[in-house]
Amino acid sequence: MKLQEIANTLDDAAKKAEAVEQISEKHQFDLEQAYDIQRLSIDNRKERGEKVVGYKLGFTSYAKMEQMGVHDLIWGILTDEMTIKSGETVDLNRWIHPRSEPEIAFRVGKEITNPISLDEVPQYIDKMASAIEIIDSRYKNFKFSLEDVVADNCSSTGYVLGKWQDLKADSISDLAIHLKINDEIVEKGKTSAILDNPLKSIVELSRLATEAGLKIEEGQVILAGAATAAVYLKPNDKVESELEGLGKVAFEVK
Ligand code: OOG
Ligand code: MG
Repeated sequence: MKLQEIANTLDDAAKKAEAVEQISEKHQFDLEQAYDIQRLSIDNRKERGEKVVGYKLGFTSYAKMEQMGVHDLIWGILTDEMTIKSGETVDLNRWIHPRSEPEIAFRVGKEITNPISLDEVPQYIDKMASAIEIIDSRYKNFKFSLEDVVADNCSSTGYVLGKWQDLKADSISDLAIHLKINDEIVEKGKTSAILDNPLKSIVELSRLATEAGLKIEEGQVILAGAATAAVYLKPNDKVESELEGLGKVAFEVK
């Protein structure tokens, strides 16, 4: 089994918006190889001119773990191609079976090159914002093993950011967050659902990314992981996420 071939398969599936069989159906591979495949698929994107703009964590809340049946924290890479502007309307055809989820985003104020502790987070993160992540597993039926989803860059496909605001590290661990679709609340949670405190996602990422030899650069975005389950998108949906004290962010699909 060639890792590059698998990376190409997943990359093509994303480009064509066509689902593929789970890789684990045919090949045995471990978590380390899964991250290698993820990196190779990001290299393909870089060769097409995409730029890495940040990172996302996954399965940092129980709601997400239970929904998808995967109980380990995972991380993936965001590129500029995945950026959706606040208020933008996106064509659903660009995806396979997209779901949206409410998130909190952080902005890196100072490069992270080593694992950092929770107390050190405010030295490295300067801003926070309300966010929506759009995930679109490249696997049929949105079903995968831990290794499958990691190889597939953790279903990453889009993210929308609200206005950046100064980080208030002591007051973000218990904020209400919700997702509205067409003005109706469809998912409700608390930021405490994200590892008890969403800043812990930065501690985790600092360890995982630097162990993998990456630097988390100034200006990059970190999505801490959804506090609630994700919801499938339908044509003409208006999606809005609101985070207590941080405001709203929205986008639409057609
Ligand atoms: C994997 C990505 C999980 C999150 O916020 O937990 C994730 C998936 O559910 O397809 O982005
Ligand atoms: Mg997410």
